[in-house]
Amino acid sequence: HDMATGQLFSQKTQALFYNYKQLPIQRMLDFDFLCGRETPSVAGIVNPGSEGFQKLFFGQEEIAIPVHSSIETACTTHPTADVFINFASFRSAAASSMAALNQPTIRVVAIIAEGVPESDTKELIAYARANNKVVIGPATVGGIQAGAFRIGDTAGTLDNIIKCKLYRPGSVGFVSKSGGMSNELYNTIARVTDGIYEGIAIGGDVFPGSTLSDHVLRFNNIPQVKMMVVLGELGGRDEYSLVDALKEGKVQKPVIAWVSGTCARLFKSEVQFGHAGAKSGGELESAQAKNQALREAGAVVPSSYEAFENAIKETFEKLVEGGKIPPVSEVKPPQIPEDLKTAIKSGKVRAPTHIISTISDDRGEEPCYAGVPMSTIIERGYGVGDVISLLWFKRSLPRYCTQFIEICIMLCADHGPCVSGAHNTIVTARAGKDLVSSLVSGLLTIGPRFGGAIDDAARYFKDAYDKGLAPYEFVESMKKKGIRVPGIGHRIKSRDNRDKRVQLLQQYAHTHFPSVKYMEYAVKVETYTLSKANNLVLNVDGAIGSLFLDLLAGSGMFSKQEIDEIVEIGYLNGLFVLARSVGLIGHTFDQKRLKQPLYRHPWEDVLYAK
Ligand code: Q5B
Repeated sequence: HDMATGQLFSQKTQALFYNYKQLPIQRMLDFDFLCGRETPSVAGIVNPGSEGFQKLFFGQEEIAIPVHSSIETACTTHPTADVFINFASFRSAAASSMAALNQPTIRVVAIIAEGVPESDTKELIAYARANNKVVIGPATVGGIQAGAFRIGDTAGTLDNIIKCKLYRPGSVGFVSKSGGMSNELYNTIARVTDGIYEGIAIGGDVFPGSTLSDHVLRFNNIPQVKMMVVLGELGGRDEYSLVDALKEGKVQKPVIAWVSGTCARLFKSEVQFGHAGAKSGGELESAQAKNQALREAGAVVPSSYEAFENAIKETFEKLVEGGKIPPVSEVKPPQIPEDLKTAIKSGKVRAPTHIISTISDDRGEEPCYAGVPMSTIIERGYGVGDVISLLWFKRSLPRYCTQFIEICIMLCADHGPCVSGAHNTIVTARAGKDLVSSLVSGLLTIGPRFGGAIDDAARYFKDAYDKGLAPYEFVESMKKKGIRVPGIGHRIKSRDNRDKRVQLLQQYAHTHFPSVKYMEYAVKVETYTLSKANNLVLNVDGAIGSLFLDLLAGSGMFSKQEIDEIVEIGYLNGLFVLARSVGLIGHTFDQKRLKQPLYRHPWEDVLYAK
């Protein structure tokens, strides 16, 4: 890893990747697989503030790559990973790059971000040079050693990599300022030579971490590199250090060079191209002047970019003829498994789904409830009752039905702090638990005795009514079976202290429902049970259960089969669960607001029996 000795990477090189970016990391691993690497080229990920593992593919296998919250930990954990690929934004790229350069294990730092302050880059360059480390970038896509190691997105798609034969080494060392143009040149070089040995994009900033000549001199020392292709651009004087190196005879291998931006002369004023460094400055910085200087120093410089390919071709062929380049051994790269998503999209494969859902869809421009878009729900002034009818019953019910649903929700929202659900919620909130824990501890008490008798009430009343059982026959048959009639009986309500909620529901139904036959049957049952005991009133569960049967049967919106299914599955306890959640949430807030301490039940209130 010495700039002087040349080779930066090998098939064993491993990197630390700064900032979790799934796509470029996966691209590196796909390249590894293509090259037949035994170990993944990414040893670890540094993602400030988080730790753990990220799952990625290595061929067809999934692997877990460790994630570290700091550069230091990542370096100590992976001491053999000596390349640091920095995907930080321009705001933090310099600091994290310096932190990486400070690590004894890190030799090469690639900085992808554009817009890193030049003064920061200069500090990085000075530190790297003093410590014999290499900086590639900033503002670069990175680089690639064919068949060995790829930085991030270098060379683009896998298709391009395969077309450019970058999965096995060739004989050309390539260095470019532009990352985008390097993709173009990988293609060109693959067409007319045996391919790339190593390609580096130094980045388009005015002060690149390593220069064109740094890499050319390095390539000069790599025995496998037989010729070098250099793509410079107008602006800056970087190319002149290469001119000097050529003149001083430091480069023994053929260099084919082109400096792009010759068109700048066509503009009357100074032109700034895409890169920070690519602006037409003085004459010396023009593409023409730099091309001429390179030509005079001994590089092969074509007359135009169009002639670049032919110049590369001729140089390569001469080397082959002179016996300097042995034929490359061709290998067939393995097939990279396609991602399921991509394959499905292209219609190549089909896969069974794991979930079926029919009530809502969030994929379009706006979410839909049972096919009704949110905007329609708002425009039409729908209420909670309409939303419930869409999501539970998958249809829009008439307003009198949705209003009945809303009345159920409002009337059952709370029944004071002493009922089972509220008590549990209060105790839980006072034990310091969070909202959801306090809420569910209350909800868990809803069942056959408390609030959860609506479905059973509907089931038994429907069965008895449909069979034509007289109320006394029904109650007595239940007694024989040892089952309490669901929907009948209350702890505090009685003949002389009727439940107002039941009365309100009955009044509403009498006014709006076409038929209340099930509710009238339930009232007859109540008359009979009241003859047995004062508290055996039709309770709120029984009222809702019987009235919902009337809604289902009388609205004309449900088939007989659908009604049976609703009763069998048991939708109606959902009304109590939903409603009471409102109250239980209120009780949680109330206890927190009152800063109530841990609840302990008093000894005096417990019978300690033997
Ligand atoms: N007996 C509700 O019982 C309660 C009988 C019965 C025949 C019956 C009881 C019951 C069915 C379930 C039901 C919903 C447990 C209630 C609600 C929400 C709430 C709550 C709130 C809110 C009350 C005394 C004698 C015994 C029993 C007999 C009782 N119920 N016989 N059918 N249904 N009902 N739940 O008062 O001969 O002495 O042995 O299970 O519909 O939860 O506000 O509190 O909004 O939060 O504890 O309104 O009725 O009566 O158990 O001492 O029984 O009556 O067999 O006879 P009690 P017990 P015997 S609404």
